[in-house]
This record gives sequence, structure tokens and C-alpha cells, in this order.
Amino acid sequence: VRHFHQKVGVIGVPFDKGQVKEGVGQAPDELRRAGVIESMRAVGCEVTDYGNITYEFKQDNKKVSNMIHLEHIAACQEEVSKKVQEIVSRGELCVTLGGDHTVSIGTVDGHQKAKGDLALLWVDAHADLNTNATSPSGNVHGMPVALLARELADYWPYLPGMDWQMPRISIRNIGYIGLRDLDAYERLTIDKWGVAAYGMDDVLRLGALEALRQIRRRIDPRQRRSLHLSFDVDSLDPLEAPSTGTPVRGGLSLREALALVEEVRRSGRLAAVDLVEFNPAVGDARDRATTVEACRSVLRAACGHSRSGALPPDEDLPLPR
Ligand code: B3U
Ligand code: MN
Ligand code: MN
Repeated sequence: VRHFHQKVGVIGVPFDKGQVKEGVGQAPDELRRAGVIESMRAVGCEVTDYGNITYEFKQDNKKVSNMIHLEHIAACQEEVSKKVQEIVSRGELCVTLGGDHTVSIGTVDGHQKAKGDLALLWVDAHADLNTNATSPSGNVHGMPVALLARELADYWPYLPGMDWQMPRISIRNIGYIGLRDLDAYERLTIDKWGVAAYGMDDVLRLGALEALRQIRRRIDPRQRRSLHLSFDVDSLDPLEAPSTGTPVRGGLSLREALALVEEVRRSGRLAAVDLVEFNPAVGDARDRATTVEACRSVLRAACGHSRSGALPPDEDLPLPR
């Protein structure tokens, strides 16, 4: 593998209102402080950091039942969508540092507006497929996929502030890997639409790469769609990424996750990556460092880093004889 010039645009979304734990909003700056931008540059990418997304909160009295902080989510993700659309349209790989998983409502919407048909790979312990009618928690980070899927549009009430967002992705173009904590109605939805949903049992039975191969064949049979990778760090085993709000044991090893991300990258069609749900306030300093390192290696893999090494650029030292 030779050095190459991939342009990468990074945004941070310090957003934590899709769930109830403090700290996940500090993740973008924590990751920057730990040098993840430089790590992506070291892969050979030309990385522009566009900074953090800010939004203006417009107070809205119309509440929607069992959807905590919808007004904030609607306002913030609209800005995220615009910025992602702009970055993807420019031909840069758009890397979004969350924030909780509601940021993917904005990133997927923006990617879709820039590229049209896309295939969405959701790497997560959870399916994030609840509606406000089925959610056990009212936390909107458990709902983004249901907001994005066209087939589920009729299951939602009118959502004030969300007019910018239309569910345009078919549930047939959405695939999951790493699942191990589903709610009853999420299971029902997956079965009803035959969603390409691969749990940890499938990863064990097939291996991570074969599971990914099957998912990609199902969500993008002609291998032509723009690819969106939404990576929830709680997909990883808590031993690999302990600093996250809702850890679930028995998850992906970093070895498996890196192989997945590298394979997605090799498709040549990866246009957007979200890294979400890292919460630096969960656990101690060592947990935080472990999780940061996992995030760093996932981001490098997304940028084309190869664990089998890269050849030096042409202008470097003369080759040994
Ligand atoms: N499915 C549960 C829990 C959950 C979803 N996503 C995370 N946790 N991280 C819910 O609240 O919807
Ligand atoms: Mn998630
Ligand atoms: Mn999750």
C-alpha cells in the first residue's frame, strides 16, 4: 500500500442530550487533545479540522411524548447535517466526532443530501431503532435509525423542529453488526423488514469479515452506493472501550473492529464516518486512555491505515540495495 492523498474533513459535535449521562459532550475535544487529528495525518491524509458544531436553541413549547430534549436534538442535528453535506460534497471523507448517537441523525441526513443513495453500516451493541412509542427510556440516542428509515416514517408523530429531516434511507440499505442488547419492538422491526442485522452470535458463527461481506451484499447488492459508517464505541467489548455510557459485555474485540473498518475502507466508497458515545467521564484515567486508543485506531483504519505497513513515499530515502 502506497501513501495516498485522501482529503479528510473533521467536525466535532459536543452534543450529549440524546441520553442522560454527562461527559459524552467532552469527547471531541478530549480526542483532539489526545492527538487523533495528528494520528490521521500520519496515515498520509490531508486533514482539515472544521472545529465543533454549535447551534442556537430555539425554545419550543410543543413537546413530543417520550422524546427527551427533542428541541435541542432538532436544532443541533440540523447544523450537523448542513456541515456534513458541505464536507461530503467537497469530496472529503467526513469524520464526525460525537457526541451521543443522535449526531448520526444529522450526519446521515447530510451525507444523503450530498450523495443520494447510500448504504449505512451501523456498528453498535444496540439497534437504536426505537420510536417514542416503543422506547423504554425516552432517550433519543436509542431512536436515530428509526428516524432515518423511510419504512418507519408512519410510526412517528409530527416532530416539531425536524422539518429539515426526511426519512430517505430504505431500511433495506441499513446493516448492523455487533448487536447484543435489543428491545422487543426493535426485534419485531428487524424481523418484519428482514433487516441485515448481525449480532455477536453471528460474528462468532461467521467471523466478523464474513458477516460484513453478507451485510454489504444485502444492503448494497450492486456495490455502487456511497458508504456511511456509524461507529458506536459501545460496539466494542467494555474491556476495549470501557468509557461509554451504556457498556454491554461480550462485544467486538478491537481486532475484529479494525478488520471491519479496514475492509469498509478498502471498498473505496467510504464517504462518512461517525465515532460516537465515547464518554471521557465514565471510569478512571486508565479506562479513558484505553478508550481513546481504541478510538484512535478505529479512526486511523477509516483513513486507510494498514496494520501490515505502508511503503515509503517515492521522495523518501533511497531503497536499500
Ligand atoms: N435500547 C435502549 C438502550 C440504549 C439504546 N442505545 C443505547 N442504549 N446506547 C433505549 O433506550 O432505546
Ligand atoms: Mn448507538
Ligand atoms: Mn450503543
